[in-house]
Amino acid sequence: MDVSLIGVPTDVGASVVGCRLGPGALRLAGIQEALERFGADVKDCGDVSGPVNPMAPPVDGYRHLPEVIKWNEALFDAVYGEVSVGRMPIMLGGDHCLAIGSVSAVARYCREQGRPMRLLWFDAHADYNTASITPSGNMHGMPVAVLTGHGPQELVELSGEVPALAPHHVREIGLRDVDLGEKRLLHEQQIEVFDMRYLDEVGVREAMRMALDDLEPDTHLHVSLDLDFLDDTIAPGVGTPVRGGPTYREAHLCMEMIADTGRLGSLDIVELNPALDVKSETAHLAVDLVESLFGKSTLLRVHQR
Ligand code: HAR
Ligand code: MN
Ligand code: MN
Ligand code: MN
Repeated sequence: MDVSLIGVPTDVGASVVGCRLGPGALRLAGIQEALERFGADVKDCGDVSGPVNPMAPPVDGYRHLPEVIKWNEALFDAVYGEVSVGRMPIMLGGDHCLAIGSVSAVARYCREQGRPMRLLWFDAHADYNTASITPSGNMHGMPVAVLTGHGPQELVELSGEVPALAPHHVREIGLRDVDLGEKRLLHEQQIEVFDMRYLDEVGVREAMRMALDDLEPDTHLHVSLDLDFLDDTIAPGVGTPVRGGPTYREAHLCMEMIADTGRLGSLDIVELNPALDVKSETAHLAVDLVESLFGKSTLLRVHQR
């Protein structure tokens, strides 16, 4: 497995600043060494660069739209360059608006290869706002809407086709803080949502089995892991923590089941805010989860069922 780490030190899409420090914290927590322990050949591409955070109010429903566009154009190029030579890009974020660039690049690559793609979005939030329904203007609350065709033209068209991804290729997991306008739009677009209530009712195992059903042999899985997906008691280092998320083991089970498919193709690790973290606990948890994604639990049991 050839992996490329791509740092994306931005918080132009976030409500709280600080996740621009995320890439350094993930490196310090040993992400490269962890991947190497699981047999990956790791190349650290360093950080993508982009404009500073102007800390400005929203304009026409968007905060920092020109800056969000610049960061995502730069990231698109970086990610496309790595996937198209057969490497697995891992984005070290950075706020979640960066998934517009990463997923658009992967979508373009998959389209060119004729390969199906599925986006697994782990998050407390739906990130399905648009300019007209956003309560904040913060663009980290919009990437899934943009990727499925709703948003500013420059971003919606980034992959070269609109939408970058059809709604039925998206699964959202762990949601528990969704705005009213987002709920309506998610419904209308028929996005498959496995919210916390659903996880409580059917269990994480069954929900993940459904999120991973009907994969083709060559499906490319893109995992977009917003660390606020995790319960706030185990992941304090995020800008918008929400109570009632998955436990440590539930989150690992999600990653382990993805590892079992053997189809992980790319990964975003986003919303880590080192300024709010406690003794790098959240950064280390992110690295632990990556270990599970790369098969830490496989071949451990003698008696497999
Ligand atoms: N839904 C809210 C908004 O759009 C909050 C979104 C917040 N944050 C994230 N995204 N961390 O996952 O403003
Ligand atoms: Mn979130
Ligand atoms: Mn399709
Ligand atoms: Mn998010």
